[in-house]
Amino acid sequence: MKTVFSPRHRGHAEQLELVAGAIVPGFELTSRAEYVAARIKAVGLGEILEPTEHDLTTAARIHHQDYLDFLPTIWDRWTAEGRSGTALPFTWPTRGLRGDVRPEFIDGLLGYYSFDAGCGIVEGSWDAIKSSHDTALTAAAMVQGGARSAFALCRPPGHHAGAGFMGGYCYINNAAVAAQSLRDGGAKRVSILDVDYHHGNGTQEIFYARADVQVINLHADPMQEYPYFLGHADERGAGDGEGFNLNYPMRFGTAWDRWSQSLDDACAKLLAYAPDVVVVSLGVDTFEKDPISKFKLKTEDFPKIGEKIAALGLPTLFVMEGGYAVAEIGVNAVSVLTGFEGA
Ligand code: 6XA
Ligand code: ZN
Repeated sequence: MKTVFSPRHRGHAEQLELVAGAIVPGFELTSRAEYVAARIKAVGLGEILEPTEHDLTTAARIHHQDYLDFLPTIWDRWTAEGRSGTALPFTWPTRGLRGDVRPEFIDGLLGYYSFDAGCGIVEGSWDAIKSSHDTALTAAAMVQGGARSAFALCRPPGHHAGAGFMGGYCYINNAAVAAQSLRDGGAKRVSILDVDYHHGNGTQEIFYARADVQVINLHADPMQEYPYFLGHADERGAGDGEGFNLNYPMRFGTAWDRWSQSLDDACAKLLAYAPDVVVVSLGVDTFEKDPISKFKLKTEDFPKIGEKIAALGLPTLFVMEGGYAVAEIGVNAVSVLTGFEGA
């Protein structure tokens, strides 16, 4: 399996985030992607290629144009106010406030275009975000061109980013852009299977009213876990999309037995949908030692995820999402891919 990976992710570094009452160094470290790349080389998974440049035309089919226009301007707007460090929002348009009127000042704009303080922007962030987007599109083109599979080693990740907002370390929804490009390239139906520990609220929102992209999420119950405000089992899609969104919320402490039952059920639903291609939002923060998560998957479980996905017998694009146990992220993520290849 070929991997697409850009060194430009490294510019998105040392950003701060708000966690448990403190502004702290972000968990979404540059080293995450480097460990995954190193493991790919160590096991000889296949060639690692840099992405080719893509414009934002496909992204604009799933994101709002004003949001895409805003993202590259954040750092300049921030420094124009004499600021340095990390650009972060601190006010959001929640219930009872005007979410329909866009403020002019940078602090208001950051709140308008986000749902949390997990998406810091530093000088090199936009270049990294753009390269992550390019990575997803380059890998999607490989699958569209006939490859059985490809791995988009995206950083920053994407699945929390909605049509018009960032959140949870995510800015552009890489998996959603990839799915849209596969549709535009001729796939009639695309399934997105999100196995990250957190609910992919952005992906769900983007495709919620569409029948051409099935979205399946396996994740921690939003009653207990971030992103808290989406990801319940009764969210099944709307309008034309009714029945094409599937959520499998699971409680803290979930281990392989229960988690894999959800995956088996999800795979059956996916096969019934009969997509032309599968996009896997690959997070490995389900790992028992993940510092921000509360599931109990073990290293030996990750190849089994890959085997079950391979058993679908469909062209598959893997897109990197979360995973914060940095020492083990390479082994766990690449085990899914080698499990897929060996099956
Ligand atoms: C709250 C936790 C962000 C979760 C990011 C993630 N700061 N999403 O891994 O999949
Ligand atoms: Zn996650």
